[in-house]
Amino acid sequence: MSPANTNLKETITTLLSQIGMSARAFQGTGLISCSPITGEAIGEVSSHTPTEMRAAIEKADLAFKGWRCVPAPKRGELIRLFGEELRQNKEALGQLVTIEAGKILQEGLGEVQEMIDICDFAVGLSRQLYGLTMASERPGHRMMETWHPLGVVGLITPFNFPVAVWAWNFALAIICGNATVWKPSEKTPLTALACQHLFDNAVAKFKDAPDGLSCLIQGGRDVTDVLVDHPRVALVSATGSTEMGRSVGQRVAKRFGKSLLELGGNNAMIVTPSADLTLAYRAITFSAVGTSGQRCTTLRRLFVHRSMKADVLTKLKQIYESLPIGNPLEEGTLCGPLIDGHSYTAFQNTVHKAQSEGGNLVAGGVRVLSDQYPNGYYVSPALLDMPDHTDSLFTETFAPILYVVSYDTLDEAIAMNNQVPQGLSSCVFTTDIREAEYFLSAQGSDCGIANVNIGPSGAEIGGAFGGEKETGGGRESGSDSWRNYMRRATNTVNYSSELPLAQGIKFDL
Ligand code: UN1
Repeated sequence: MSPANTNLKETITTLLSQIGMSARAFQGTGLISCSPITGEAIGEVSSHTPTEMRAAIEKADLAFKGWRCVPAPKRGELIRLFGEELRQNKEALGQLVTIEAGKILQEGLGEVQEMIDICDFAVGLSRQLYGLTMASERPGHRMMETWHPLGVVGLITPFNFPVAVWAWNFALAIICGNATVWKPSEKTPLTALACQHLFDNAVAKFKDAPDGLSCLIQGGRDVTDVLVDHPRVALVSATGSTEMGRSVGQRVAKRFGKSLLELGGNNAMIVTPSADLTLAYRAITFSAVGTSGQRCTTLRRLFVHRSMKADVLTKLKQIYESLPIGNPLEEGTLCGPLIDGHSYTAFQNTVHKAQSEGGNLVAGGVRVLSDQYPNGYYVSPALLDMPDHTDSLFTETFAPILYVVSYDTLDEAIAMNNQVPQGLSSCVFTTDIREAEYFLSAQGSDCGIANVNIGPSGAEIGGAFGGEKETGGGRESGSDSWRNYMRRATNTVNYSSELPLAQGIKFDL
């Protein structure tokens, strides 16, 4: 065992005990957690069986039957208490995210903040959940819509945002009156346990929440399959690859269940001649290099006006060559490791493919720090000058690879932005209001997120988050995304002493 591993294991024990968990929780068998920082095992949790998944769904279903009767503002109180737990444990949970997912500490803390923010948002929503009233065409009648909880909501979450993506879904599902069954990524079982523990604390303080509102099931494909196919799971919210979503979406649709999909992104930025380049360089670096290119919102394609491309590449080369790459727990590091060796292989293969398509590797693109971390996969983010929007640019590789392509007209840049199968996030850097508004218009970006003078990643929780086309069409987090976790009933009430029929139909007995 290397000293680094010993230290990480010790840190994990300290963090989990700070959160209030016993070491026994991560001394199970079946699912080994490895830190991408060193690549070595830091804990092992018990993995569940398909039978246990079925039992969890039944338990959650029972919990739902009680929870749906609790007034929504009172349900909000439970999430308020959960938010308090998160505030108190932000530092420890943020570090845990860093150790298990490999993102830098600032981003680990940011993820926990995102959880706190969505809890606050959900508490406010719990006093809203508005339905419309409609003008009835019949005298003495009233029409309205009411929103009711769905039942059991299944949550499938990815390694790269092991806590925030869960919280977006979970906080809303709970205030809407549902119970949840959570299947986290196999790569981040410890953070999942910690979240469950903090929620259990909130439940204990709340006192009368039914048992089973949040069931955590850890494991692989076999337990996920049960969750996806079970007729009692009213909604499956899945975040991950397009390949995973294609299968989940089709299977849930087959049983007429609902699905909420947040899948791959292939996000672009357009830099126009009027852009404020100081802002643009910061935004490019944060969104292309941050989280080591492992966000669904990561910047992958950069379209720069032909007149500026050479200068932009020179500046980016300089930035890329001085990036602090290293241990994400250390202050000052901006780029941590990739999640594992498979991810590194994909990175390498994609860089080679892009080169074979005529791409010029301007900076990075290689493994670094392998002496220090033989089992950790650190890479220098790749900056590729591409001759065109070649084949590689149509695919999302979950690693820090930035392709730079030149354009002549804004229409041409927008066409490139839109020509990929994914449709998550996009942005334009410009100080020309016409260009900005055109990019946001119906003729502009076709993505679920379109920004001006802000990179494609790092969205706030208040907006609806998600994208079009192969990104899956789902919207999570803010705005009216809560509606995904509820069913709508249209109610017509006749308070007259007649029974007039709609559309003026005569049907006299
Ligand atoms: C993801 O990568 O799955 O907008 C979610 C962002 C974050 C969420 C990313 N707030 O980059």
